[in-house]
Amino acid sequence: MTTPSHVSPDEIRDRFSRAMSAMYQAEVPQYETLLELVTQVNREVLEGDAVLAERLAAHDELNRLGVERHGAIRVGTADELAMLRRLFAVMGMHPVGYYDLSEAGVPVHSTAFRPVDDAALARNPFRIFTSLLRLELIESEALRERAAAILAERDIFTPGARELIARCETQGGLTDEEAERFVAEALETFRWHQDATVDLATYEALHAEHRLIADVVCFRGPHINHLTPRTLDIDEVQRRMPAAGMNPKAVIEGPPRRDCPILLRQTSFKALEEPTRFKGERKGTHTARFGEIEQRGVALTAKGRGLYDRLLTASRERTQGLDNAAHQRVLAEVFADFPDDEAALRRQGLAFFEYRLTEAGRAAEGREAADLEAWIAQGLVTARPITYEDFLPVSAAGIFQSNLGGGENAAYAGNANREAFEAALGAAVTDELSLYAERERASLAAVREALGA
Ligand code: OOG
Ligand code: NI
Repeated sequence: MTTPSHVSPDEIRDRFSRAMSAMYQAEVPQYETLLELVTQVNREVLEGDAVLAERLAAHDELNRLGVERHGAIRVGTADELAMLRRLFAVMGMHPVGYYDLSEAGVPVHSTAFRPVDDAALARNPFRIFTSLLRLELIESEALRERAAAILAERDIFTPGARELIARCETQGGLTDEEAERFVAEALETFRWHQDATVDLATYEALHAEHRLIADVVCFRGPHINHLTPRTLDIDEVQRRMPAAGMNPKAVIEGPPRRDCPILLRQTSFKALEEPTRFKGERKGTHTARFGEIEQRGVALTAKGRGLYDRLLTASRERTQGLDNAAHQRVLAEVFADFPDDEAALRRQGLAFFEYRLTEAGRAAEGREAADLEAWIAQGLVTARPITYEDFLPVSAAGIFQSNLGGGENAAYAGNANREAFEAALGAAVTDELSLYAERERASLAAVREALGA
């Protein structure tokens, strides 16, 4: 338990996410431009939509919007992943979800470290999408062994970070001064290093197998490869990106624009060519870092997710090779089969909602039992869509590919292995659907209890 002399994990996460954002701003100047663009568009949306602004404010989402980011890293070994789990736990970030990217031709599987409870999400929902390289999918034994040997040589954590993680675990938290040091030490793990740990020939051999393998294996650490702010209008930001000097990927990933946004829509700008020094004084370049933005909508139930996946698959053939405008038009047509008003999403059990008593509902406490729909119709209870806090493997694959340059390898497909991932992690990943279901259930139970049902 956190004692009064300890800083809360939420506070440490908030400090860390700000420090990470400042570091990335210094490393990637376009990121600052992107933040300004997103802030501007969000301001315009809120000014033009008082209902949305009120709703976000009433549910603690307005405050977090300004600090909300997710980042992504890729690591090479089970030990690295397990240590990251302990590092993120210091900040109240826990592994949620299992994502199999082999399906999309990328030799990794992943989870998202993120806060899980409502208060923590409201404070700062900082998340890190974390991928583990799957060397076992590389066919060449020589290359596999070479990569493993290179990875065995590095330690991606500073001694100070290791010491403070252990201290946090034994004393149950960190003091203010320890938290400051922890943030500085932990940040080192995610920094970009322009010196590769290998010579150019080794880099090229790994790169030829898959660009991502070179990215994970040839550097001193798992550099943060993007940091994504959340926008309230992704179409508008995408439209304005070129004028702000950014080159967006061809299409926005995920569902089309809707009245009731669902899940997650994402787009990114192309990775930078970064000067890199290889061993033996050879100079070259490596594309590691890129920019991304996202718009978040309501979390879907298993039934809603099934429908989403079906429609996305159905649209796949028809959207091939289209530009964004045409792509979005086709998606909108196909997604006409997905109800687009909140009441329908709720009544059909397609999305998760959080129930709350209204002012009138509180005054009516103890009334005779009635059903939920009647309470909502009478204005005693409101149902608010629960924001999706996770990721989408198909979108993630699209982001990976647009930035790795056609790095698809069908030979990797069909290799989901959640047990192996959890064994490497040293813990089970939490099922994301169960978190939303529990939140909905608890809010409904509280409402029923108050209204005496
Ligand atoms: C991760 C890509 C996935 C997202 O937003 O879906 C991701 C990576 O490129 O390492 O960040
Ligand atoms: Ni991302």
